[in-house]
Amino acid sequence: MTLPLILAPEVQAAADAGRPIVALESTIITHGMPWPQNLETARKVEETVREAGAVPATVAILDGQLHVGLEPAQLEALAQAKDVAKLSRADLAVCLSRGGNGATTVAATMIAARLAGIDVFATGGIGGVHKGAELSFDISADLQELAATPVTVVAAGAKAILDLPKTLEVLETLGVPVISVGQDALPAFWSRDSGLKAPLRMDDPAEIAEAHLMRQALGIPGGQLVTNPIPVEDEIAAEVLAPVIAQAQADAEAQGITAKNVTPFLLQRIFELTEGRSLEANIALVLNNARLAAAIATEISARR
Ligand code: PSU
Repeated sequence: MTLPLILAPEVQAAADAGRPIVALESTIITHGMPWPQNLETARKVEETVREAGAVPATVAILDGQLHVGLEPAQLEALAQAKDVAKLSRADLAVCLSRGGNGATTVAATMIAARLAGIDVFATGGIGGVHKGAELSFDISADLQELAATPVTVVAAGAKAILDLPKTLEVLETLGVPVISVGQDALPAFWSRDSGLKAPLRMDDPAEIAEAHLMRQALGIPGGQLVTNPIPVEDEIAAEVLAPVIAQAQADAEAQGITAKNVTPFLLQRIFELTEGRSLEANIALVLNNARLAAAIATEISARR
C-alpha cells in the first residue's frame, strides 16, 4: 500500500538536495503549551531552525495523512484545535488508517523523521520513567523508540517530573547513547543540573554528527539522545522546582490522572504553580535545542 506521507514542498526540496532538515514534534504544541504561546513558540522554533541554516519540518497527522512540514495555516489550526489525539508509536497506524488527526510525540515524530530521511529532531524534553513507575509501570514509549529508530534527538534532558536515575538506567539497558553538551551533568529540563552525570559528553556538533553516522554505518538500530542544558539565564533552580513538582504530582494522584494524560497534566499544573515561569523556561530551552539540532543536521549533511 502507498504510505500517506506528505513532505512539504520546502522539505522535499531540501531532502532532494541533501540540505539539512530538522524535524519538530507537534504534541508540544497541542498538549505541552497553552494557547497562544504554543503557536508563537512553534513559529519561533521554525524561524530559529531557518536562521541556523536548516529547514524545519513540523510533523502532524491531518485527515489521515502524515505531514512532514506544515503550512502556516495548518500549524495555526493545529495550535487552536481542541481534543487533538496524542499519538505515539502504538497509535500512529490506526490514526492514519482511520483518516484521523493527531499530534505526534517524540516517539511518533522519530518514526516520521525516519520515513522522510531526516536524521535530526529537536524537542523540549523526552518522556521517560515516571516517578512511582515501580508500581504504575508508566514508562514513556519515547525510550523504546530511541532504541529502535535511527534519529538523533536533541532535548534539554528528560523532564524533571520524571524519575531521572531510572530513566538513565532504562536508556542504558536499551543501548541508547546519552550525550550531554557543554557539561558533564545530565540536564533536568527547566534546570541545568540533575545531579547525575551523563554517560557521554560532546561539545562539538561535528562530533555528534560523526557518532550518528558511525552508529548507522555499524548497522546498530536506534538513535542518540543529545541533552542540551537550558541557557543559564533562563533556568529555574532545581530547589525551587522540587516542591512545585511534588505538589503537581500529588494533585495528579488525587485526581486519578493516568497514562497519556500524566505529562500534559503535570506541565499545566507546574505552569499554574510557577505563574508562567515554567513556560518561559520551556520556550527558551526549545529554541536552544532547535539551534543545536540545526548545527548537527548541517554537520551530518556535509558528511553524507
Ligand atoms: N517537550 C516539551 N513539552 C512536551 C513534550 C516534549 O517541552 O509536552 C512531549 C513530547 O511529545 C513527549 C511527550 O513525547 O511530551 C512525553 O509524553 P509521555 O510522558 O506521555 O510519553
